[in-house]
Parts: sequence; C-alpha cells; structure tokens
Amino acid sequence: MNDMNGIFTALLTPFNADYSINDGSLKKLVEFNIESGINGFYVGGSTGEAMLMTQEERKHILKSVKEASGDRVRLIAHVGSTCTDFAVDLALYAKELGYDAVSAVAPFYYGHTLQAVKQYYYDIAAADMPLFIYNFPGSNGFGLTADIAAEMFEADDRLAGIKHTSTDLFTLRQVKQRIPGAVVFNGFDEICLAGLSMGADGAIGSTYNFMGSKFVALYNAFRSGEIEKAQKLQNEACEIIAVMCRYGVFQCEKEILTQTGIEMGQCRRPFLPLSPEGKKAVSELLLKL
Ligand code: MN9
Repeated sequence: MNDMNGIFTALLTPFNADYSINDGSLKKLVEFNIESGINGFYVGGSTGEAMLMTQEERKHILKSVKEASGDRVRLIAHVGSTCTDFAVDLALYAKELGYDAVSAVAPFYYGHTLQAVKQYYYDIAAADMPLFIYNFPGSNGFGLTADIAAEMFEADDRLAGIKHTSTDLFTLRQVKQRIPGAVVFNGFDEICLAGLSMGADGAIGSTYNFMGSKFVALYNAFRSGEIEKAQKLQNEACEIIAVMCRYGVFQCEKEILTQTGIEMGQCRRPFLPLSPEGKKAVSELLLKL
C-alpha cells in the first residue's frame, strides 16, 4: 500500500445522447487526468453513477479504465452494492483485471445491523484484494467510528484503509491514531487540505476530474510545508465548488468537461439535467479557470 496516496480522481462516466457509455470520451478523460498528474483513479463510485448502472456496465467501465490507463496510475475499483453477491462478483473481476485495490460503500436501502454490515465487508475481503471501506454516512446513515474500524481491521488484515467522505475529521484523526498502517483518503474536495492536515494520506474526489492539476499542486505544497500556497489553492477550489453545489456537482463537472472538449453527456435519471442558470454559471466559472 506504499504508493496508495496523493490525489485520486473519482472518475465520472461519460454518456452518449442515448445514455449508453461513451467509451471514446472515457479514454480521453482518463488521458486528460493522467496528464494532469493525478496518482490514481477511483472507478465506479458515486461520481461514476455506478448505482445507476447494471452489473455488466459496471464491469465494462472497470475493464475500459484498466485498458486505457495500464499501469501508469493506481486503480481502486468501487464494488459496493445493496447485494453482497454483486459486490463480491465485481471484486473478483477487478482482481482479474489487475486492479490495485477495491472499495465498497456500506450496503444501503435496508437498515442493516452493524453485524450484517461488518459481514458484508468480510465477504468482499474474501476476494483477497486490499479493501477500502467507503465511509459515506450522508448517503446511507452508516457512520464508521474509530472503534468499529479498529475492530474490523483487527479481524481482517485485508482491510487496507478508508475513503472518508465526511466532514468529521476528528474521526479521521482517531482512525489514523488507532490503526497504524490504515490508509485514509479524504472524500470531500472542499476540505481536502483540512483532511490532509488531520492525517489523511491522500484524497479521492469528483472535482479532480477537471481540477486534478490544482489539487496535485495543493497536495505537493502541503507535503513540502508550503501551507500558505496550499491554502490559496484550496480557497480557489472552494469558490468553484460552492457554485457547483448550487447547481448540481456532477452535472456541472460534466458541463465543464464538455465545454472544454470532452463530450460527457448528461447524468442518468433521476439526476435532472443542468438548468439554463447552471449552464450560465459554468460558463462564467470557465472564464475563471
Ligand atoms: O468522491 C465526492 N463525493 C460525492 C467524492 O460526490 C459523494 C466528492 O468529490 C464531492 O463530489 C465533492 C463536492 O461535494 O467534494
């Protein structure tokens, strides 16, 4: 897990006008991101709209991204699902493709017991891949505490780390303190620098799809102790993200990339298309960028 750090893009999925996967754009997006200096991709997560896809489509994306990126960057496959069997099937497929690790959001929809959630993770870990727990309490109400995490890491040494998509950075700190060796990625881009300063090893995020170079610069500035420079970069990013949050983060990201030459299409329903006001706001943002 030595090179599991730095900036990882939570890869978007480009769609054609009929909402099928746009493979040509996916390759361009992978290339654009690698050129921006990012260290890895988190494939098939929330940002990739994986929860709006069939199992075959999720596999297709995992394969296309591996083919396009080869061994140039690290690859984490998100395999989380409401159904353990689907998640395990994806994890085994990611292993076959040569992914570096897998990650899974807690099983959502049913309010499972803690014991059931833990068992879901152990069952995925049985695919024998380093596993990152995707801690996203805002999406499913399951909030990982440092106590729960420590117990799970003790029980299964295939657990490698956590993608911490929460503003609770005290928990992030406690996880780093309690579990030596656990790799923690910050999950909200608007607090990337704060996460790093509380001990995150890196960051996984959606806005890195088009702001990869800015966040790579932020990460490098932080690591070399240039805190004012890192703060300036974070503040610039926050201004952009604030506009995006107003109109829809993924819709804005797709529009920005489309306007700069990579056709991304719309997000799948039930996401609504970007409003005319949103399009106008994105055009104004592009002037700033
Ligand atoms: O993967 C993303 N998380 C979600 C990370 O979308 C749930 C973040 O990058 C956010 O999109 C971003 C805006 O809130 O921080």
